[in-house]
Amino acid sequence: MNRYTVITLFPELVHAFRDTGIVGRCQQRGLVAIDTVNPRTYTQDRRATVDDTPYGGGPGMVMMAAPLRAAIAAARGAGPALVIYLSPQGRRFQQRDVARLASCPHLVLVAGRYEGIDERLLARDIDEEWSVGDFVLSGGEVPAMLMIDAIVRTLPDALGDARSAQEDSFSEDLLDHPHYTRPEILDGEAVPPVLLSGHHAAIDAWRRQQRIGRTWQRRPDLLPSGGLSVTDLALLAAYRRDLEESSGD
Ligand code: 58G
Repeated sequence: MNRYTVITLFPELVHAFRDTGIVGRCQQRGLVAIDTVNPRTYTQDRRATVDDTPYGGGPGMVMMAAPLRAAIAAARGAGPALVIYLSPQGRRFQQRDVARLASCPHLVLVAGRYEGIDERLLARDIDEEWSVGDFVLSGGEVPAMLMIDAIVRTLPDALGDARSAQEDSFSEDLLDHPHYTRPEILDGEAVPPVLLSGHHAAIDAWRRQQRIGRTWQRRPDLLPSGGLSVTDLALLAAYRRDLEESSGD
């Protein structure tokens, strides 16, 4: 069973996530355990202070060092754990990073607040610093939950259908194909006829064509630098032909 411990001043935020959807079901089925440690419980003063002023002055506060360090130590527990801090200064988290993190039995994710944490904690108590994108958030909880979500859904038995994690966006570095459900005509728009044909080889080919075509249109940076295979090049050529037919004259 994989463990995820989030260090947070707002545990209720993480508990809602833990108890909901696929992640919630994985926790119920004993596939994962998600818990929180609140630095506030490791404060010593009557007011339970968790922030402190920055040396050098300036606006904003820094997370108080001692309660955070105690919380990390408690979260680690006795066994081995990988301690992660979420910040815009970290390495960009991508789908390709998920497999290694999924193989770690215990991740401790430190969700910062205020202006962040003391640099000496970063050096001594944190193993890896990750960013989920080039933007600044008010707390690390959403990035921590984002990482747990991306990891948990790849665990064997996490999804009802074993195939869906394999086939979705970014498997093979391609975007996903479009999806359709009932009704057959929605607001005058029909489902692509091939999907109603029952011809599974044709459906697979159409979906792969859509994945390659959409990746070429929206995220050309993802296409293999060594070029596409002959089959995929033909699918892309057909996609571009269909595009011209539908938009141009
Ligand atoms: C600026 C930078 C102010 C992760 C960091 C405060 C965490 C974005 C990401 C911080 C985060 C991301 C305190 C609040 C970290 C600390 C946290 N923002 N892009 N904010 O992954």
